[in-house]
Amino acid sequence: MKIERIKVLVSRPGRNFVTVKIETDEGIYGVGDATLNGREMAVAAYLEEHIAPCLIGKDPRNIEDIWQYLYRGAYWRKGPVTMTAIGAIDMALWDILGKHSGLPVWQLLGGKSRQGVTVYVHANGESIDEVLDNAANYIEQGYKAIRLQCAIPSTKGTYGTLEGKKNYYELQGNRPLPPEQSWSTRKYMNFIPELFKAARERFGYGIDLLHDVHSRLTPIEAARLGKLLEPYDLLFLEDTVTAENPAGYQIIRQHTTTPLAVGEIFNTIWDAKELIETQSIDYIRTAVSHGGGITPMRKLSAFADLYHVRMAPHGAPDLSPISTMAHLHLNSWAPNFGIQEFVGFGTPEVNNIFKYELPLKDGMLLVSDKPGLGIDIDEAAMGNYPYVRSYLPVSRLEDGTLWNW
Ligand code: CS2
Ligand code: KDG
Ligand code: MG
Repeated sequence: MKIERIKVLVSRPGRNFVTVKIETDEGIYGVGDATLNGREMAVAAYLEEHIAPCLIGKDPRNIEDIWQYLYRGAYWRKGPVTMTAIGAIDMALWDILGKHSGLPVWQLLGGKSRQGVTVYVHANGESIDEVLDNAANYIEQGYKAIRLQCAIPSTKGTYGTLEGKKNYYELQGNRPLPPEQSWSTRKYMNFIPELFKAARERFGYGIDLLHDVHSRLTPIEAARLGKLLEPYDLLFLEDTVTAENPAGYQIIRQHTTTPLAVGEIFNTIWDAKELIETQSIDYIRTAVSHGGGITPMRKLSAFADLYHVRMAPHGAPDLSPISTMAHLHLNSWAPNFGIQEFVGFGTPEVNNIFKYELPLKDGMLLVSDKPGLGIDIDEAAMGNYPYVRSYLPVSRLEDGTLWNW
């Protein structure tokens, strides 16, 4: 079997997605997600100009060799653009191998370790009452774990809230330049424990609660927040601090028993190595797209397992349904799976392009039994949704200092 053609498809069904389609001489094709939010065209160019020409004529079943060829062979290693491009190719190759052998990817990985993939959903709102009403709605639908994010009183544009939009897929719609949001650590620290206190008063302790700090704190501030939240027993506290300096997590660790998660912007196992080896974190959030594909995710999972670290892949709306499906295969197999972030079943526009099924049972998503990843794309429909440049926001402190968004 030979790779005959690689298509790089950019479309915007409400938000931008970059999709790779690898076609073979046997008529089998595979798909991968190459979306890097706010930097989409850099990955598209990397794929078109620098990857596709090298792969024509290669046997798509040599997944490991192709991965090594694209990673080692480029000389320039790592980085989000490179690794997202490699990730999409790798996903598509696993999809092809599955279709070729008639097996779902979870079976190729070594079979299922569990019946379903437990997910956490997002309850957001402009006030504590609104967040908790949304959470109550999810609990009624059978979800077992909920991330709570609330607008911080008197700050402009709080991360994780919907800014008056109906759903996440609309958020990216109109950001021709990065919108600016403001941040105050004091206002945040005073407010967030109140949200979780109210949540435990209303729902008790039978449900898992989570929160994403989105890297806004320093290690000692994160340590304090972890302590303040201990009474409310979070499943994990995500991205308290940026992780370029992994030693910072030891400071947090020494002060709090609140479990910690990090890694959604990691691109390689190297980004996670020290955090895992020093047992500074409890969940690793690397995504199959931004982390270079199924091949390295499998290695990351095996490595993390040695240190009691569980897999909790990123699942925001800027990962396309192809990544969602790939995560379900990995999570169904990984012995050390923890939890999967899940933002819903897509919009009608998204589902005009991506064709997949996501059965949900008792707060768990069930993996597809179809050969490969179990997802197809409608290329003709993509033509109806042309790319529009759109950025993530930036964040500033109240005095104007640029901060982490
Ligand atoms: C989203 C982010 O719309 C987008 O670009 O990826 O804004 C993020 O997912 C939201 O803040 C919610 O977490
Ligand atoms: O593109 C950025 C988003 O993916 C990110 O803001 C979402 O932090 C996020 C999460 O945990 O879903
Ligand atoms: Mg996050």
